[in-house]
Amino acid sequence: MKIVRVQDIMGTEREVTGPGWTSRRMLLKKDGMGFSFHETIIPAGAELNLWYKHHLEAVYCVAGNGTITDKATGETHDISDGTLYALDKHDQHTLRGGTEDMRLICAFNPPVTGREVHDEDGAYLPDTSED
Ligand code: 9YT
Repeated sequence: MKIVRVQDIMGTEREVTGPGWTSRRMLLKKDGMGFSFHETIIPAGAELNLWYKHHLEAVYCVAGNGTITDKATGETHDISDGTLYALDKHDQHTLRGGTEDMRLICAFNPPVTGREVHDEDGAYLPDTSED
């Protein structure tokens, strides 16, 4: 059994920041669960264009607010405490922070391996490492 406390991850290599996001990667590929598990903070007013071409992702909001726009349909959905979105089609999307910082709990399949940051398309590269 593993016990992971977010306060022990802050300031370590498992806390990764990019423009408009900070993420605490609580479980990575090397933790052997078959998915990675993250707490991600999207600051109020941030805007991110994301496209996880090589991963599926589920995201559950537990605090704050914002929106997600599905670029394929142009639809925008409100996000607040209790909302989950699942990118089951590798959906291209725009995530926007609202009036309060959003706190999101995210799971990736396949798992993120470590220090990934988004490329110019908003993707993470595929994992080519050996198991
Ligand atoms: C909201 C979202 O897409 N989070 C993804 C995880 C986070 N950006 C990370 O750990 O890289």
